[in-house]
Amino acid sequence: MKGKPQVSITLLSGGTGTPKLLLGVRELLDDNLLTIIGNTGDDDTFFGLLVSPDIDSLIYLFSNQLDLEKFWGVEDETYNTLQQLGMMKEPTWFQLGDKDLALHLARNRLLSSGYTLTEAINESCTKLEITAKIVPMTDDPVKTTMVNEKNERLSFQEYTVKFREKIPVKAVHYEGSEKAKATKEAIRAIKNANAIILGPSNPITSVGPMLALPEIKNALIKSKAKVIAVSPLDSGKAFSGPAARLLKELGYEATSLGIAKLYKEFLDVFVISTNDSELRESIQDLGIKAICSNISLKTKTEQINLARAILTEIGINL
Ligand code: FO1
Repeated sequence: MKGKPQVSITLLSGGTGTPKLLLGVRELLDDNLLTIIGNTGDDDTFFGLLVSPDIDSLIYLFSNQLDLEKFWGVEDETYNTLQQLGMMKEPTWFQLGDKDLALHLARNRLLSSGYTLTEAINESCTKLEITAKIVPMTDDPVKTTMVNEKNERLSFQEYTVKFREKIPVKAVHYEGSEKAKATKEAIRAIKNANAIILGPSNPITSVGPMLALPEIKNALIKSKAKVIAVSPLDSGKAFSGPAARLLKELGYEATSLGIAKLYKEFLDVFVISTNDSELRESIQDLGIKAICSNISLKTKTEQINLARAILTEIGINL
């Protein structure tokens, strides 16, 4: 039997799009060949505990615990602690599950005893026997904030969860990104990769905070490895979340071409929907190879097929 190939792949992940692609990638490559750089712009503190949703989803995915309906949190979750907090008139708009709390409590213990975020994540991964490397984009605080029509800044979680993405957004800031240093693990993962994949994550709220770190963006620009991205939009509509609306509100084209323009400094290949084939030429004019494919990731078959198409394009012999 042909074994799984030996390569080193780095993915940039945020939100729920890239984890769906990762389910397909895992069927074709061993976890230990993967390094995933996670967005931490969504991170927030609840009841004194740091919650890092994008990193946590990766931890749950690679420990086979992810809730595959929501693509965040733990499967078969219960909310007894949250209910109790509600009885005590504490805010409960951010649904922290009982099982999920265990990860936050463990991380809090590590961070309080002086671990960096990278070290704390690494420790949780080791304990959960995860062999993929999950690394945060930075150990420093970077906070994605959304400016509403009254010029007030909302945290990403307030915008997403409390206000259900219903608020018009005038601007998005990645607070702290000017001073934050990328982790050396993230930079090393970009430098040493045989190929780099940007999954179909929201370019503003999931990929944007990572690219806002100059060291990450420069490493991608300098990388000799092929950089391949998957569009999160099909016919100008996002598969999930507010990507299309946010792009429009911020003055970008809410199409795969618009996203290609955002990534053009470092992108080699862009996988777009077959429904967007009319954009192919304009994307190629940017110096990016455009491939049309079914980019829906609803079913396991679609996840594996898209992962296979990407890995084949990268030149991995499957
Ligand atoms: N998303 C929601 O829509 N409602 C929630 O109550 C909620 C709680 C939550 C708890 C832990 C966690 O890791 C993620 C959680 N999310 C929730 C998802 C999350 O906030 C966003 O989907 C991600 O930040 C997207 O990047």
